[in-house]
Amino acid sequence: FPNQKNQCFMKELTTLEEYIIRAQNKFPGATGELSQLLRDIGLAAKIISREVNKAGITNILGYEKSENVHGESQKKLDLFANEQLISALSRSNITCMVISEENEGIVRLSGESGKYIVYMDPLDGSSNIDVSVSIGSIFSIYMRPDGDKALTEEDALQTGEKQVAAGYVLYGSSTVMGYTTGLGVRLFTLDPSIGEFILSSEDVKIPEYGNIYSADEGSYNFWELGLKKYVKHCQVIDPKTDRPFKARYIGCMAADVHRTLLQGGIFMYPDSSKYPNGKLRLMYECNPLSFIIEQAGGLATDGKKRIMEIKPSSLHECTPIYIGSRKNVEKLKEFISESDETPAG
Ligand code: P6P
Repeated sequence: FPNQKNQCFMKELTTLEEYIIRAQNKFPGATGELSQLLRDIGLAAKIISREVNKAGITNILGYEKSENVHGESQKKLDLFANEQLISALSRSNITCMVISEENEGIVRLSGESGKYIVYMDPLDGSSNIDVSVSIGSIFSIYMRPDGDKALTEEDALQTGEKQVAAGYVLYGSSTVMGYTTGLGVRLFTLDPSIGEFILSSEDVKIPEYGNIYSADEGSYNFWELGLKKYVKHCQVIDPKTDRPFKARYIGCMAADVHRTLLQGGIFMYPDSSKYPNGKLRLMYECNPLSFIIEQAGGLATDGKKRIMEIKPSSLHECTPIYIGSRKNVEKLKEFISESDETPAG
């Protein structure tokens, strides 16, 4: 029959919605609220993807007059993505508040009655928008600690270990959504022809060792000695250890970490004399992507301790981050600790 091939094809497809429902059905006590939250994020991602993929045509490129909490100019697509995600999360009484890179304070939702808190970087890597290079959305989900008392900012200051779910959407050569609820990492690829995210990888594992290092080497002269030595170590000619490594840097953390997840290696955004506490944000860039990488068998550290053990003192604080394959991160930590022990002078 002419459409028999399609029928087989349809049988093999698992959509994001189907997958989330099947996963929820494995937990009889599940209320379905987290499932609905993930579906709402998926819906916003489809809308953002549509705008990203035609940004060159509509006047969605370019800068607004405003700045975000870090003093960075806000691009129109940043604000569009922020509005779409907040709107999607407002559809049901599941999320009580959102903390976004684009908003200085907490954004209270739906009468503050929801049981989840959502952190997000609605459009990560904005500097890439105008040159059609990959950008992403990153999200991190926590339980509201105490549903009875009035909601405060303090309720959102939880360590990354308390995340109930986290993930990202990568708007690249294809639009990919990855998430974890603590039971491994799932990847879905958007098929724009049917408007569905289709399951592409059910339990992603990061290679134990990779030959790619990723950092903004333009800042080399701002780095501490241990990191400089590590990068020189990556460049040594030694075929036995697959060196010299390749250097890859996209300037969008979601994209660089997604490549690291699939191909292995290490992504680094260190503290430096230019960024004494690092540049990347703990709660809505580093923690969610650390949850993903740890669930895939990798490591994520600030050079001394696990990213997900850092107790946040403010919503938008930054941290150094070294994240990726276990062996690569362990080697980096050796170089960092050696240089810490080496007496100055
Ligand atoms: P730089 C994007 O602005 C971002 O927050 C991350 O996505 C990315 O890894 C980093 O900053 C890029 O920073 O200093 O290299 O432009």
